[in-house]
Amino acid sequence: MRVDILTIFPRMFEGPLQESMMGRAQEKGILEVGITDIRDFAFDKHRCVDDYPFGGGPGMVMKAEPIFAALEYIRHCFHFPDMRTILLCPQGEVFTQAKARELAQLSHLVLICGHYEGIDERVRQKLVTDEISIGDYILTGGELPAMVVVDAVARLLPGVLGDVTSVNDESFSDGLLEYPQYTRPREYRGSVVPEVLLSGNHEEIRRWRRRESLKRTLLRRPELLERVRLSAEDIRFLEELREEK
Ligand code: 9D3
Repeated sequence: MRVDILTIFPRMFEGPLQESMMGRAQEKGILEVGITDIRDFAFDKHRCVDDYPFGGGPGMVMKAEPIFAALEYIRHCFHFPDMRTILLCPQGEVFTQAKARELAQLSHLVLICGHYEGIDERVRQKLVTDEISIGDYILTGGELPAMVVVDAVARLLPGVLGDVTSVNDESFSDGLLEYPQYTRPREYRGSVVPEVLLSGNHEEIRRWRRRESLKRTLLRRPELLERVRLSAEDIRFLEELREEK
């Protein structure tokens, strides 16, 4: 997969993308990331990337021309069969694991990082295929959201994670929050590892973990339970928990 990121703060991407999983994905040639400075495509005297809003009002609006020029240059350089142009903006659809899975099927993503009070609407009309927000809180721009999207998508690309099973077993794939984990020592500052985990009884361990996952999900994210396929045992356990409260 190729990902191009259009930004007015290219240096924000210098650290995060080279580290960890995204770094390894690029080394392995599974992921290719290009950072484009939108200012390089502003050809006026002062290389302006924003301007005052027509109709007045506070703040600045990102100009259309440099973004069109940058995207046209990217299209000229790369001819992948399926490209999506994604605007990171507060008005976008909230990013989910399902969206990450959808994007991981594609061969070319172009991410445009929003800023200021907004972006010239003609960018949305003519260039953008998807608009994504990463949640209901206010950031200063779309750069961190773009990195979030690349991270979530990259780890789904075949070969990025060492072990294929680890993609499936986690929270949000089977739909429950993860159970508590422990490693050595058995006792730490007066707090002990649950006996069942030391028992070697794999069926008992599986049941304990499943119950802990259900308990955590019920307490912290009950809305997630509506989308999970529950076994008869799960339902029995949830009833027990609801009675306890
Ligand atoms: C004037 C009203 N604001 C919109 C709610 C303006 C505004 C606030 C913050 C415009 C841009 C921004 C910068 N944020 C992003 O570009 C952004 C974002 C976010 O703030 N939260 C969650 N996801 C995202 S994706 C891009």
